[in-house]
Amino acid sequence: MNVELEAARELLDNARRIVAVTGAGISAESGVPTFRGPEGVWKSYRPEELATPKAFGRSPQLVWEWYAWRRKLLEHCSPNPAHLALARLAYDHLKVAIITQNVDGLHTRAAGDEGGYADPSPALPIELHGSIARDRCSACDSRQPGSATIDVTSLGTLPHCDRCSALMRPDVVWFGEALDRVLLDQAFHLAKSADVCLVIGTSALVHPAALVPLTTLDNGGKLIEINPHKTSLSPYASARLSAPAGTILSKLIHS
Ligand code: BJW
Ligand code: ZN
Repeated sequence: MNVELEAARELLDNARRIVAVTGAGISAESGVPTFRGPEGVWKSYRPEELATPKAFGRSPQLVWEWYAWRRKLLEHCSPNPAHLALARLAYDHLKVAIITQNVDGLHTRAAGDEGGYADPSPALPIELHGSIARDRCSACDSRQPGSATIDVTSLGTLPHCDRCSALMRPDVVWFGEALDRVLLDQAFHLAKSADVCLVIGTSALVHPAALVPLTTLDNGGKLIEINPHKTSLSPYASARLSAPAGTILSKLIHS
């Protein structure tokens, strides 16, 4: 591990541009369950069953119940040392960008007050899969802050749009839906020009996000992977830190 840690440090020290691509594993130590794997239990649902437009069409109440439950859980979660260490890295070095698949808002919180930074902070992430904290109208796309208290007893009690009265949904990207084109282009552009991509806490199974680290690699950059379990990216990593992100990132970035 020490050899890998030293190798990772050297890569970071010598890099001019760095991107960090994060997934659910970076929030595991904050108490947010991951989607897949042994620790991956979202109230015993698989994301493919609930994070789809089809599931929402079939049962908006069930899908809203899942999201309300997750919003409530997040009220008790805070950024952990991994979010804070990354925010510090991005704040200190303007050539560092954070690209996350997470919708939990913990990177954003670490980049603001909770990390001790003023707004607007350079440590703000690109949130590829949206934000669980916002609602979006299923008809007119109008957005508004979401609540954790959702009455799921009937269709009528679910949140509705102030502008057009249609049903609201969480402002996240479900399977089969396109990611925001501008954010995706930004992510690929940053990955292309990065010397190092830090891939943290993702199973790298979900596309197109999984292609972002490969873009760095295809353009001559190196990968550092932080994950207690191997992924399809592991064979390409120049350094692999097989440890929880909170423990290892603070060692990698602070000292
Ligand atoms: C730790 C740790 C610790 C634990 N420290 N690590 C190409 C090939 C195959 C399929 C496709 C393809 N292109 C598109 C697809 C289809 C699909 C897809 O990828 N399917 C695959 C599952 C096969 N992709 C899509 O549908 C995407 N849309 C799309 O492509 O649209 C095309 C289109 C174009 C134009 C018009 C219309 C359409 C959309 C994908 C959206 C994904 N959404 C979700 C839900 C978001 C909302 C919500 O949260 O409710 O995003 S699914 C879920 O998976 C969530 C996550 O962001 C995403 C990734 O998961 P992640 O972060 O990797 O978590 P886990 O749980 O998988 O892994 C955790 C890891 O952490 C593990 O490795 C652990 O070991 C590790 N770990 N503790 C460090 N302490
Ligand atoms: Zn509307």
